Amino acid sequence: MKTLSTGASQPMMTRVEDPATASVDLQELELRGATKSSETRRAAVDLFDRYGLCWRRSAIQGELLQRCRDASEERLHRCLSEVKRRGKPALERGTDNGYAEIVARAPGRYDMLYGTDVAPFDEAPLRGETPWRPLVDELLGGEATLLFCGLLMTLGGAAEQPWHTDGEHLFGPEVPTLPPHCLNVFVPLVDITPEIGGTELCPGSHHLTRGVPGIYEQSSEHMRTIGWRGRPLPLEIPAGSALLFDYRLLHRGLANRTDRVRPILYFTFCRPWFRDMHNFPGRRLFGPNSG
Ligand SMILES: O=C(O)CCC(=O)C(=O)O
Repeated sequence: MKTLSTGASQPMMTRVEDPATASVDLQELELRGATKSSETRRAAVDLFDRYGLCWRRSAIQGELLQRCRDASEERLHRCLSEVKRRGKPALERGTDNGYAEIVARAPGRYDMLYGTDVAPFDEAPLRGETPWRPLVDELLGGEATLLFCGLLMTLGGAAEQPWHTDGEHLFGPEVPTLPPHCLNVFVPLVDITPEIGGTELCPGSHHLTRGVPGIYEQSSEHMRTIGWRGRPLPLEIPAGSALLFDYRLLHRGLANRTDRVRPILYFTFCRPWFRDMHNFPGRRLFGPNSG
């Protein structure tokens, strides 16, 4: 892919001919202008169309990052202690083995909604006029609804995860790729380095995941099944950046080769009519109706 210099804050890119061989680097996917500007919003739509992702640095900063880090570890500790206190088996991989508040996505990888509806996660810089909101609104047709606010907690020593998408296309392969109906905003709470292991993404793969049964289940076969032969993109971005990616994009979490937990705060936004059927079960860990 070529980048043409326009002299403006956004690079202008030529079309990717074949999403199966997409190869792009983080620099080309970075939005640098104000996210409210129509030029930046248009650039986000264009990058989503081609690659299914884009990102912005410095979306949240400073002491809020530290408070989110501390709170994320405290919430994880509370969930895991509650499982033990109630004499339940340790959380095993998969939605069916988890709770509405927390699911293990792989050994040492937890996806947690618990305690994200209160401080610091409900504060204005995360829920009000955030830098990602104008992009989300533009990408989702102006009426985006928050579906989940959660934390991906990857423990030190966790192995890499198999490939998967977070959701399916709305229709089968007979319908061309539609604009996004659901997307994630990932905000890493620590710097993402090769050692701590970021999310690895297959740019353009959202055009190839249409109508593939079980594409949201983890499998090492998905890349071959969909015929994607591009260059996987490991996400190495500073703490407080915001990565936006399409729910239908193939991705996985890389191994955490440190002895520290890797917390990622995330927001899942969708068009108002969309319901997610796969990611969290109904049974509760906390409260009077806990199961
Ligand atoms: O932790 C990551 O980087 C991605 C995790 C993920 O995709 C998942 O748990 O479904």
